[in-house]
Amino acid sequence: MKNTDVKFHDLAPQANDFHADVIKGLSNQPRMIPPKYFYDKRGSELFDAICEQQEYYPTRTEISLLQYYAREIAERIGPDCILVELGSGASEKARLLFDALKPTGYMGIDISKEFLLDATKKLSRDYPWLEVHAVCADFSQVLEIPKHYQEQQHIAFYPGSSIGNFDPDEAVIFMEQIAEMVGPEGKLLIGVDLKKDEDILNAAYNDAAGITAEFNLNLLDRLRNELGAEFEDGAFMHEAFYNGSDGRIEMHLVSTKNTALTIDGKTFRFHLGDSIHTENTYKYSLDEFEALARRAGFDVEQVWTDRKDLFSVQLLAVSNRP
Ligand code: AVI
Repeated sequence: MKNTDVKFHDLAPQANDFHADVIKGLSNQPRMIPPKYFYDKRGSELFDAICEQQEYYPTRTEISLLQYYAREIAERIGPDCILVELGSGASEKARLLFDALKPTGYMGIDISKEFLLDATKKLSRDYPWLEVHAVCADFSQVLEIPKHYQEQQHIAFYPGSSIGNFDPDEAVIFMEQIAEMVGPEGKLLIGVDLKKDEDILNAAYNDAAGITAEFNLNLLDRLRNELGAEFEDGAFMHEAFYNGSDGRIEMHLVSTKNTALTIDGKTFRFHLGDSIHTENTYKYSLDEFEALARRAGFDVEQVWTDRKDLFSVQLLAVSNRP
């Protein structure tokens, strides 16, 4: 492979069926639309804007941790690894590690082909010594690391605390797949958001500028623009709150009146205050996440946290327990 080439692997992930998922989600009780549908072009822009909000601490805290501890993380991992980033997007967080970690290869895995190719080409231009692979796939696909990297240690990288968007049982299944992918000597470097004062959590998902509200409400624009849904303007509002008993932030679109939403002649009726549940974001204590990791076959090797214990970056090793 020439140093500035990107090796592209297209696993041709199946396109989402937005229409079917919405009809199904609105037909069930409680009503729910999967959070993956937040991320059209506008939704992705709004998410980037959320990350800039003063109240939304996770992104900047994780970036600071990766910057500050890059050398320590690199020492822990050791030389000559293959870094495999899940949901690599713009690969911005991986860049924070490259100078210290000096991996032999980087594999960015993302479902969005154009974005992935663009980001990985830029990477290979900026880091000419790095072998860059782009894998277009979704997480449900079995991912194999190219055979010629057998000698190298495999490190999965899953920043962003997106593990919190899975229910705990789903998170375990997902992490089991990662353990399988990296193999018995492999590791997972993961960003995990921590339990904390509820006011901080509630503020992070109810920013004063209303960006998170816009992000949530953008889902309704998608329903209208892409599925021809009909409903009154202002019929739903953003709601986000910390559910202490389940240890998660919940996001909902809540009806502001008795109203209806119609798609393809199918009418869904809402009473004032009824909700469409759009996202869960689980928050973990360090002990809770350690227990979750163990269920998935990982041991916690090291945890890096900020001074206020808002966020953690954790290095997990595939456990060799019988
Ligand atoms: C992508 N994910 C980790 C974000 C979160 O915090 O759960 C998505 C988000 N939803 C509202 N604000 C940010």
